[in-house]
Amino acid sequence: MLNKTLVTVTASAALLGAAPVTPNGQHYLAQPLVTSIFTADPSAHVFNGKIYVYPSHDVPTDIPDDDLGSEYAMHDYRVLSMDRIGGKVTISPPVLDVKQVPWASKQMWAPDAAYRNGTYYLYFPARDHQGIFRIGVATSKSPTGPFKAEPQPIKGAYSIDPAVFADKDGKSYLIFGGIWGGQLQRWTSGHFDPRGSDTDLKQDTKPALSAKIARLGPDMKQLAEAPRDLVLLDEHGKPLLGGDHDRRFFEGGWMFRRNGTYYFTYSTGDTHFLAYATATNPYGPFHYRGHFLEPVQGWTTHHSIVEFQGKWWLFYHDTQLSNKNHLRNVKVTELHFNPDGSIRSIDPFTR
Ligand code: FUB
Repeated sequence: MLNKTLVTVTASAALLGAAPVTPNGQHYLAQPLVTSIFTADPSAHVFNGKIYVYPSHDVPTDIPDDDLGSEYAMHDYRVLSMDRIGGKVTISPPVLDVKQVPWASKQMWAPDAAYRNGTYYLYFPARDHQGIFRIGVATSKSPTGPFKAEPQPIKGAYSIDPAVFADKDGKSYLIFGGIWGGQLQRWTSGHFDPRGSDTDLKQDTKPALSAKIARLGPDMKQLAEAPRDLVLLDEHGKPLLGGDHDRRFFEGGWMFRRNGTYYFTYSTGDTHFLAYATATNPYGPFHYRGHFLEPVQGWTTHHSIVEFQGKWWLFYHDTQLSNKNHLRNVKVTELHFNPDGSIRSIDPFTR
């Protein structure tokens, strides 16, 4: 049974082109934040008391879907901003285009942003001119850009899905990585290795590949140390295995701290869950705790978590506006914690 609020929101979204129910007849838990452009991979931050969301800007393409995500052909970024959850959402003009990034050729995928000492930093992955995913940084004096890219990608960073975690002690960390199309499997030797399969990683009985973390230097533009593995441990204290597709890291890492506990949250990719693990410090090891978002409509699932005005919010995406994997729309819903710090699982559909 739908409550009245949901009916009202669903009706207004329908006017703007959002399907009121899924192709299977289910009702969506939340509605798209914006409907005039396609947005995905939302990285939300609170700067100066406002919410800024740094999403991917999805675009139509004729490139067919494949296991490497070639159909995700994005070329620029926009910023969404709002004074409050549920309030008016402002869409910025383009803040950075691939043409303005000397080292990049295509596929401007999931970005993140950070602030330090009067400067805003936009971190973004893109393929270089050899087709290798690297991570770049661009700066602005405004949270809504425009951003100016550094001429070279960040040395020592690679793969996709950068996320910056700013700890309370002033240290900031760059988290990155994604397997399959994100190419993390090609860096196990420390250098890019073009050989081998991108989807059969031949590691079902071996520890799964880990997301990476490295402290950022004071200028926020370079790594202050070599990247380390964000190891995920199972209930027996053993690393999750590569064959454990329901629990192992795939892409879309995020980190936050709550009540002294560090949470590492991520997508399980081909099993379409958002999962989390906790630790006592940002390097881990992290203990796997469970799923907190069931599969959404669409292949990818990607998120961020932010505290705003005393509540915790999950920004995520699905494909309500298009029902196409590569044309997504960002959403937000409240996230709840249990007294023991575990996260209450969310069903993206109401019953
Ligand atoms: O948006 C392109 C890619 O899809 C992202 O980098 C992944 O996290 C997945 O959402």
